[in-house]
Amino acid sequence: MKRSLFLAMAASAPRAIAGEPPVEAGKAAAVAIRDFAFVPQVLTITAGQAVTWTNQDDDPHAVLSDDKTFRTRALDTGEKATLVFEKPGEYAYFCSLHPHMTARIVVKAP
Ligand SMILES: [Cu+2]
Repeated sequence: MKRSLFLAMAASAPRAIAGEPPVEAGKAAAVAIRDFAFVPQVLTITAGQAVTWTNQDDDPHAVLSDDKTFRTRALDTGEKATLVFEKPGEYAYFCSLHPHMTARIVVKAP
């Protein structure tokens, strides 16, 4: 059941479009990964919105939720991954490669 809450999109997006803005017509919220931190550390969105992480570091990073319900592949420099959050709630996550990197997505009801 939990698996259906998250829809992985563009998890393997071609590198050719890695620098393009999200295609969700302003619906995607952005989290940058830089200097071994997620920016912003707490991001508030509305249910149904997408979140795109972009790795701006020279080292790879990967998103993994505390409860393991969502993850991204390891993102190299400049790579992006997008997840859609359908259900309201608070979702803590960290970098599976550097577990001291922690952050949170707060999903409000629409
Ligand atoms: Cu990391």
